[in-house]
Amino acid sequence: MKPSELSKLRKEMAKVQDGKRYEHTLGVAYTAANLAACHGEDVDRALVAGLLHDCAKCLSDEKLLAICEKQKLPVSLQEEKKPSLLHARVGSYLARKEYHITDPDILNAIHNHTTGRPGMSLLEKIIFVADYMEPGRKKAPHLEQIRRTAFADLDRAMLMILEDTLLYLQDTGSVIDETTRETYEYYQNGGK
Ligand code: DGI
Ligand code: FE
Ligand code: FE
Repeated sequence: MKPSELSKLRKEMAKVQDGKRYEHTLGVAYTAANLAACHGEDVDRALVAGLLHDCAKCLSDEKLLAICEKQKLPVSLQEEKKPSLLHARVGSYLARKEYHITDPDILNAIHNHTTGRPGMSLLEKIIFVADYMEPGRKKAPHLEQIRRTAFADLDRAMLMILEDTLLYLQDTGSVIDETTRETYEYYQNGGK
């Protein structure tokens, strides 16, 4: 990956995201790059996936649903109730169509960054964890512990994040995607 390609993606994200979201995007990209260096993943792939993971985040619910309909992307019952969950799947679609990403692992990392999935690849886990712990995130519980754990034991960090996310969603009475639950159960069983 040439530095100019990364710089181009950064500029594209600055165009489609508001200031706060763009700050988050950079935080995720750089956190993912550090996790990649630590865990033996390619740093450039982590940067690209981090930069693009929320490329569809600033689209309205209507627009997300319209893209899914037009492109025949599946929409679950939970996603119908909470279309913002679709920013991950639509983001993966846009990464391929608009930003010309062909690496399936990068596309999967974008697709699965919100709910996770059982049996995630190293890159998918890195993006999932980086999304939660980047320096701009301030409010989540156990952040310090999760940030430390992420460099020592990525699967353990996954479990901590999934547990806190599910508790938060339960407490706030939010729609819970089936995949989020399945991912939690999978990592609770030691990733098997
Ligand atoms: O896009 P971000 O804000 O950076 O982060 P994200 O893609 O993880 O999505 C944001 C929210 O998604 C976060 O508050 C946790 C939440 N989330 C994860 N799984 C589920 C979920 N929200 C709902 N309603 N249901 C889920 O299953
Ligand atoms: Fe997101
Ligand atoms: Fe994000």
